[in-house]
Amino acid sequence: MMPILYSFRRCPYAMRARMALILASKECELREILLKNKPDEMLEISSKGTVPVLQFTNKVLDESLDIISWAMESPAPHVHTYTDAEESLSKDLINLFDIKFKHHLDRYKYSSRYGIDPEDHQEECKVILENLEDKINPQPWIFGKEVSLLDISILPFIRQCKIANPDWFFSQSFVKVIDLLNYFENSDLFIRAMQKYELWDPKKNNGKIFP
Ligand SMILES: N[C@@H](CCC(=O)N[C@@H](CS)C(=O)NCC(=O)O)C(=O)O
Repeated sequence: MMPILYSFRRCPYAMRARMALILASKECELREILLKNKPDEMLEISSKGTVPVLQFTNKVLDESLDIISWAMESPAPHVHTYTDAEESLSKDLINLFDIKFKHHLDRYKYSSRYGIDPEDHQEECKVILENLEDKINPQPWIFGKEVSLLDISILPFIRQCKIANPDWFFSQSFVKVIDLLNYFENSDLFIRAMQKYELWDPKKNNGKIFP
């Protein structure tokens, strides 16, 4: 049986999982869901109720980084192979973006929901992006000609930061990050990952073969 991917198009975690599946040419049945109406079929296999979820006959992966690791178990063509130093930098940066950047990004984007002032959190996002700017030299991806796991893991979150206030984002000094994001958003990989699918309806059994 083909693995089943529960996914939500706009979720940055689901985006990176979809990109890994595209890069590794791992076929699955994509079931597009809404976070406000999660299907029982998904909650039965992963009670925490987050996407992405990848279901196999004998196991379930419900962390995007685990899905990426599974997809990349055997080297995929056109994906950058890390040196040890790059791998360590990549791990540190993915961790930084998943924890600290995401924390401030949520508070920046949804300040009214949190009842707080967005400015401090916008500033914290800016500091992290300036730090990233100092560490990278994209040509055009972070580690050179080929996309890396770091690119696909952090760029969906940087994109959300742009979307929160494009005028502010584009007027910042982290120009390499801005160019990298532009390149990413126009890449075939991202465009394929963002293809629209109709909602999965268990009654119609209308999951779609992905990628
Ligand atoms: N650590 C998880 C986080 C996944 C996550 O938080 N996804 C969000 C959507 S972007 C979600 O499903 N939230 C549940 C909800 O909003 O009900 C992963 O990497 O897969």
